[in-house]
Amino acid sequence: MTNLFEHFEDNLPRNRQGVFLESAAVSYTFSELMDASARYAHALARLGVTPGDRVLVQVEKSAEAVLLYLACLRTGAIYVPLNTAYTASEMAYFLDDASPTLVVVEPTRRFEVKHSHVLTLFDDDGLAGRSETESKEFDTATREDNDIAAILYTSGTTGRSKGAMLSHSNLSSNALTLLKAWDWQRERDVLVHALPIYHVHGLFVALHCALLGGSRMIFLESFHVDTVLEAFQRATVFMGVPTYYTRLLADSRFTRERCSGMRLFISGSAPLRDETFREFEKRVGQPILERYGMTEAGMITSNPIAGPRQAGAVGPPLADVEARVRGEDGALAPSGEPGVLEIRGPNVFRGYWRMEDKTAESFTDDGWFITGDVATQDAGGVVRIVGRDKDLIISGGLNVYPKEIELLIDELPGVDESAVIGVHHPDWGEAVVAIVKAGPGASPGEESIIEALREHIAGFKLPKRVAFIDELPRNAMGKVQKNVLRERYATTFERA
Ligand code: MLC
Ligand code: AMP
Repeated sequence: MTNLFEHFEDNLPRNRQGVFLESAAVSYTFSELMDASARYAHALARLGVTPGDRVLVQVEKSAEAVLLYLACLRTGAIYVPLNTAYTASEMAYFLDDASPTLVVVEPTRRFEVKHSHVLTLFDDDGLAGRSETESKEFDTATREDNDIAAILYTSGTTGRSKGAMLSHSNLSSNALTLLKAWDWQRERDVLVHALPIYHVHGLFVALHCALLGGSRMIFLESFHVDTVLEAFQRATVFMGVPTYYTRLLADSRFTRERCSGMRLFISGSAPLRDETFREFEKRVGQPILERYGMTEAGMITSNPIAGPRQAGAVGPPLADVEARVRGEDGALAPSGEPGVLEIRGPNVFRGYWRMEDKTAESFTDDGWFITGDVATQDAGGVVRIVGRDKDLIISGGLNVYPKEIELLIDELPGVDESAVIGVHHPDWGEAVVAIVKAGPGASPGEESIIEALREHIAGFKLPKRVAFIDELPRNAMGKVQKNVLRERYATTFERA
């Protein structure tokens, strides 16, 4: 059994008439989910989608988007989801790189996308309508372990996004491991799903646990404190990025009583601050379970479901994952000493799409994947993420690569050069700040820089602040000292 979809079928609950997905707009029982995904799969096949073809998808979160994902698995196609915030110019790169057979977008994008085969989900000739008359029986395509189920783009440090290829067995092994690690209560857990479904966290971790666990999922369009608080009264498990937890804690309605049925709150995708961990435990009476993962490997470590969860630690590696920390000299770092975290296991991806060199660079000679995160590991295997060996900002759980923004700012009139850094922010965790050196005689404004960037890049990547400087600090090699800038601007948002 290799197609991930067969695992879902195999783990259906005894009562298939039970609700799987409940959203404001619709609800689907498990039985309806199976039938509708077959109809969508027929519609894809009729559109010429065959095993191995890429289906590029940029749509808002909906039950039908889940059906499209499942239909891609069933046809053996490769699902390529994209953040809905990406602009048309960002989309153009993904279109070219993924060379998809079919593109599914929102109606507003339909005529912007230059591709011979563009559809929407809900228009008159959209996929939902096309699927209606199809059969509810579909022979799910046979796939080999290493066949690719999805490509998820992750930005590169040089500014070019890389497509991480995840195989059917990467995804199934990781999800099955998580069910055990988190003691998933088959057919009893109810998941509050508030995450977007174009990243590992919402698409794989949350959705796969619910599907394999035969669970009901309260499927929210996006994260809003009001709707999430309402859902907690009928649920048992929640997954979120740290920003979700700080926003919840800022609301006095978030109380222990309201969460009395909730057994598990999971955090990941960005560092959880110690103060959030402690405040949460005090308020809710249970500690958040923090885990660590990344696009290229799904989930890697997790704090224990039973036993102490430590603030600032992301737990030991999951059951079938190995982790090691290597210091600058290449030797294994002694317990508690920092170094770059390397991992190995069935969850580790199959490489970057059409980028063999980048793939080779990201593995050691003996086959370990180099995460680029700086970590310590104690004698019991517990990992702490203490820094990054990659120039990356994580804002509200979304990755922003400074290089991409710097290249665009440097092109703007009146700008000599720039450095983009992440600065602590009470809501976003880290916020993007651009430090700009103006050209001779020029005085570009903060607003004009932000507005000029807006047409090129997604809103979450825009600097929340632009500061001007006479000279960027450089070391003896001429390299901009971002650590000096981070220190200098550290309190930007605390002062605000
Ligand atoms: C939105 N905005 C952001 C932002 N999200 N700015 C910085 N960082 C973010 N994350 C900006 C928008 O561009 C817009 O700007 C303004 O905020 C309002 O947009 P919004 O969509 O209404 O915002 P909001 O609903 O508040 O969204 C914030 C959020 C969302 C935290 C709810 O970003 C979110 O759900 N993040 C989770 C991302 C996630 O799933 N990460 C997992 C990655 S997987 P303007 O200028 O237009 O007003 C991974 C691996 C792993 O990392 O280990 O899990
Ligand atoms: P992405 O490439 O979007 O999948 O983001 C992966 C990165 O998010 C990792 O390499 C880490 O830097 C970061 N990350 C994920 N989970 C955690 C966590 N619990 N603590 C600290 N950083 C995390």
